[in-house]
Amino acid sequence: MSYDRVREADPAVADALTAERERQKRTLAMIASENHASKAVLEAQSSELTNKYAEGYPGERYYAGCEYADVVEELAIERATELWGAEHVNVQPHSGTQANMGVYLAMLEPGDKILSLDLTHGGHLSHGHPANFAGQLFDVEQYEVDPETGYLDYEGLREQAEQFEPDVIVSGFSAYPREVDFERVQAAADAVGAYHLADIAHITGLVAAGEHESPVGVADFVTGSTHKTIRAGRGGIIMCDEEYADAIDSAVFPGGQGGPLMHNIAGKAVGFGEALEPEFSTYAAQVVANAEALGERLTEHGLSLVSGGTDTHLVLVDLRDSHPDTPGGEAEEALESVGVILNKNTVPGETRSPFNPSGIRAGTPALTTRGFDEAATRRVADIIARVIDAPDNDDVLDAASAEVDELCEEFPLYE
Ligand code: DSN
Repeated sequence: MSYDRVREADPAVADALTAERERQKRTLAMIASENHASKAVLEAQSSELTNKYAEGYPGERYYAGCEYADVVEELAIERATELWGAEHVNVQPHSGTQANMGVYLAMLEPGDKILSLDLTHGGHLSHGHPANFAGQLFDVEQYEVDPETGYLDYEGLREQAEQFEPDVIVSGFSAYPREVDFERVQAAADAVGAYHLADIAHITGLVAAGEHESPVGVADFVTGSTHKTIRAGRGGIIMCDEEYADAIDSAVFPGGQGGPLMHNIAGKAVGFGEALEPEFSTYAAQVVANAEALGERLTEHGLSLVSGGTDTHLVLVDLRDSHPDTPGGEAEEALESVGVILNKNTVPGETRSPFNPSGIRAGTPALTTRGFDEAATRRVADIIARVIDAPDNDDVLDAASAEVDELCEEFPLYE
């Protein structure tokens, strides 16, 4: 995609867009929630559907001229149904948070109770953090991972549910590296008559490819975002059984949103189509293999991983043991200076602030899209370890930066 017309109309924006493309090409994106969408997805997202209002659902819109919007939304729904197997799919949420909001608005009254994982243990703002609408509208109690193992404590969750008697239990996380046993969360929800919302934002692609157990058919509601491991257009999705279809659809529109972002829904349709191709399964398996290689190599370098490793696309490094004087923010900054882009992250039992916590989170979805295999990922782990060991050493930083350049050339992006 060229930015020629943007440049003619608005050079300042064109400069920023061009610089962002270059930034993505010459750095290694390891923020676990990010990926590189295909050019087809990018093109669909920038289509004329950006001009179209289409409140309502296919065949039942509030405006005229929606015949092609209908085609696109129906394709997105059909493909999502094939990918994840739910009875009902809503592809209109603008984001994963909006998807969660749709479920809460459909099933809860203000003041109802949510039981969800604490943010510092891997949860998400929209699961009930006090700074988020979910924390403000609902009565939220949070569970934690086992402090010794870093794994979810399903027995503890069940006991907490019996005491708190929530209306909904939220599973599915942003910084939990292990496979989630959705059946056991469901058992806890069943024991207290709560709904179970499984937010698979991070692992939508792994679930679609069979690399992670699916909560579809287990949890009452499954939400996700569509641009992370699934690599489609940006936004959210809700899946549920037919019995909840009307409640969910009304909660998304008109409950929480107006006109759907039809250009993004086109990007979702295209990306879901790509994920139905056999190559996507190979990709998803490689994402997990690369994360395992990353974790093993970081461990060989003496870094501590929360839970000791990973089953998914991400690792969470607790720097307190190996580098007590290097907070996550400092590590993030040093790594950014050499072109490795990951994020500082809180860890279970956090002792610092969320602005400069004790950990870093790193994921492999975007590197794998560039073609990285385990050997190349181990080279990145070596770079990360060397930089964290000597964040102020210019020689180390220069050498790391040169190696990132080499990797970016070896695994080009958007050629
Ligand atoms: N911002 C996403 C993440 O990084 O996990 C979640 O919304």
